Order: sequence, then C-alpha cells, then structure tokens
Amino acid sequence: MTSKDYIAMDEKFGAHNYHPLPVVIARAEGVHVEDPEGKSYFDFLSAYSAVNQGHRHPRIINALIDQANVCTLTSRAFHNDRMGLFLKKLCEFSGYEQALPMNTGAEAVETALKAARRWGVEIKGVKNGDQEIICVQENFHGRTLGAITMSNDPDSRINYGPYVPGFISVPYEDIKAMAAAITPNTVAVILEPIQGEAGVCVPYAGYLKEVRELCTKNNVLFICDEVQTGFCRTGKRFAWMHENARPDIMCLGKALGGGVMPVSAIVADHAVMKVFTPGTHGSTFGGNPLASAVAMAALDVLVDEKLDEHAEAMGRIFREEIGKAACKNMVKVRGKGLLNAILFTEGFDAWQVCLALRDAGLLAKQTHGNIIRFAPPLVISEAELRQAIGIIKDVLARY
Ligand code: IF1
Repeated sequence: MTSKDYIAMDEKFGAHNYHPLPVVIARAEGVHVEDPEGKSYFDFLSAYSAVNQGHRHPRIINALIDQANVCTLTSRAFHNDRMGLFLKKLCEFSGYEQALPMNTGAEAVETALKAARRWGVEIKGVKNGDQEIICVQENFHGRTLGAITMSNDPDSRINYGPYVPGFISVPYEDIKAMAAAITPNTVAVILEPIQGEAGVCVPYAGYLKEVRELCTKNNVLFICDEVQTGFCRTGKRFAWMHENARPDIMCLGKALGGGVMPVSAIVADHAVMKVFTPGTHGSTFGGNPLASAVAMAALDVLVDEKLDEHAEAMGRIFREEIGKAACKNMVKVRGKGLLNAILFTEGFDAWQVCLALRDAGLLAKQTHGNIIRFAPPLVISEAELRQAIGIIKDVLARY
C-alpha cells in the first residue's frame, strides 16, 4: 500500500474529527520519521511534545519489552510492584509529596478539577455545588466535557451543551480581571504556564508569580496544566520553574509516557491529595505496571541526558537563527526552550508553508491559520538542529 491508500482508508473508515497534514508515518527513530515510500523527515511536532525523549528511545523500549514479559495490568484492586517505584520517582523529579496516576492528559486535568472541588468543600468550607474554578481564555486542556467547557474555541465547543457549571473565564495575562473574578466560592485557578494550542503564547515575565500570589492570598488552589510544557520541553523540568511560581497541583501527561504509551498524573502535596479517599476517583489502567515501567525509563532519560539544559541551549539557537530568516510574512519567532512558534502576518496561510516544509523533509503543524509550532524531540543534536534550521530557512525564503 502507498501513502495515498492509507490516507484514503483513514478517510473512509475513520471519523472525520481531524484534518492531518497529508503525510503517512510508518517508521520512526530519534528525531526522524519515515513514510511508506522511504522518504525521511525531521519530526518538529513530536506528537505535540509527547516524544520529548525521541522516537523509540532504546532505554524506554527496553523497559517496555522487559515489563511486557513480566506483568502488564493488575487494576487498582490489587497492588503491583511497579507503581510505587514510579510514583516515588515522579515525586522526586517534580518536588511534590504525592502523585495520582491516570492515562491521558485530559484525565489528569479532570483529576485536578475534581481534587480542587473536593478541597473547596472539605478544606476551604465552600458549600458543595457552589465551587467555582477560574480558567483563562484561549486555553487548551483536552477534549472532555470539563475541558471543553473551559475552552472558548468554537471548534472544540460548539453544540456539546449543556456545559459544566462553575467555570469562570478571564483573559490570559490579565491579573486584574483574575483578581476581580475571585469570590469566596473560588476553589482554583487553572492555566497553562505557556499556552500551547493558542500559538505558544509566553506570558509576560512575572505573570505566573502574580497568579501564584493571588491564589495564596485568597486561599485558592493554583493548578498548572503542564501536559504540554512539562518534562523539560521549555528548558526547565516544568515551565512554572521559569518564575518559581510553584502550583498546588500540576497536571502531567504526554512525555511522561516517553512517546510509547499514554501515562498521565497529577502531583500535589498531601494537604491537597488527602481529599481523595477510597472510591472517590480512579481508572482501570492508571498506574498499571507496564505504564509505570515505561514512565520510570522516560523520567530517567530526561534526567540522565540533561534534556532541560539541552532544550534551553537548542532553543536559543533556534530562535536566534530563525529570527534571521528572510521571510516577508514572518512577524516573529517566540517560545521557550524547544517549544517555539513562528507567527506570520494576519491572514497568511501557514498550511502552505507546512506542505512546503513536508516536501523539503520536515514536519510541523500550523495552529490558528497563521502560526506554526516547532517542537522537535529534545534529544536533537546541535548538528541536526542546524540542518533542520537550514531547511526551514530555505522554505521561509520562498514566502
Ligand atoms: C489533540 C492541541 C496541543 C494539552 C494540554 C491537556 C491536554 C493537551 C495543555 C490533553 C493536549 C493535544 C491534544 C491533541 C493535540 C494536542 C494539542 F493542538 F490540540 F492543542 F498539544 F497543542 N492539556 N494537547 O496540550 O491531553 O488528553 O490529549 O492526552 O489532537 O486533541 P490528552
């Protein structure tokens, strides 16, 4: 079968809830992917930052195979001999006391929302049913009913009513609006420390710190959705670390599974996590031994290969070099670490650039029509990065 055949089959038998770039990936290794015809591409999306450790990192694949040969799934009806080791490692990596494992990023977000609502009643003293959670505009927190209720993107939201009550949305980077939205019933503020889907929007320096202080002052939980920004992507282990604005709860996912399988979690200190008691939350697959083994290897790779420092250094080169590109329609390049985006003029069709990049051997995806996100696996070497930058500059020069 050819790429054309695979695409036709997706169209015929799959729901049309996506509009992918017309390229089929059949093989992958490190920072490269290959189509069925054997053409190789740089992967500058990394499955939306789920492949920070690179495709099929040998240590992660070995952990997968070794654990698959021993024990894969137990459910939480019984203990298994991997989950505790995984959660300990995750707590040490993140600097929190406890973790609650789930599978997808959206589930981690739901878990954080549920923790905050329960905390509101049991610790803060809000009446059940009155809890309010503040979110920010242009967010992306996943596809569940809770997450799309927080969204103001019409595509994500439309015709899925009735929406979940208790959410109040304020503009991003507007600390005054956030302060004004806080009531005695407010239990949490949730935001992405850098907005990914919105186009890699980095807030002004000091914003996260201001949110942290506002939450502390009002006895409100600060929830950071680090599903996309976490695990070294932005040049630190977590993006809140750029401002030392430590949240009460972090939502984690994507790269925690090392690009191999879905693994997510929330982390928090005991003062918050204690609101969960037997039967109040869970998941069949959360904390399963296979996922736990994979996630431990995924964390080890981030630490042992110092991918936070490496992402920081590579990101600086990327922004400096792309900033020099000869492209009339480029407004600016922005980002942190290896989560970057090129912003083009309003109305510019970035899809065309993505197709040209594909033809030149590099895969990236546009967002909002005129923005392209560039997020290669963090294991990219400087030589590979400079080669990729050459491809991007060549293509940009034609626009
Ligand atoms: C898709 C976007 C990125 C996330 C944050 C939670 C989740 C995500 C900050 C949910 C997921 C993914 C979902 C994926 C595309 C991708 C995405 F373009 F849709 F917005 F990365 F920017 N919090 N983001 O970014 O995690 O449940 O998917 O594991 O196709 O929906 P999930």
